Amino acid sequence: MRLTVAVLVLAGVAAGAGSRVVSSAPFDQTSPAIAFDGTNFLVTWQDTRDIPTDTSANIYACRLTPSLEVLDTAGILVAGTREEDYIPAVAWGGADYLIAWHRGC
Ligand SMILES: [Ca+2]
Repeated sequence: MRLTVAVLVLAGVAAGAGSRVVSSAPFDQTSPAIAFDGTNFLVTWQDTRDIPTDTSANIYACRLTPSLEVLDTAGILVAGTREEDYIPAVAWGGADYLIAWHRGC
């Protein structure tokens, strides 16, 4: 499954950059969340790409420029425990991103 993002303006019309695939890892990438730090976006999502060695969902993230260039093409592993990690949310706090997610069954 591919995870795709699009930058939208408030009127709901896609910005000129259109959409971009941020992950084409195997298995499922779902439940995306996105925040903006004034320079770049951070997209985070639930990911099961590690199923061959870890049967639980994990949390990944990557940075995107405003023109949707993917800066972390392999993704950044945020949470990779053996428990289910799912449905992330992300916010920019002025100096750091804060990512929260569900853990457990
Ligand atoms: Ca996990």
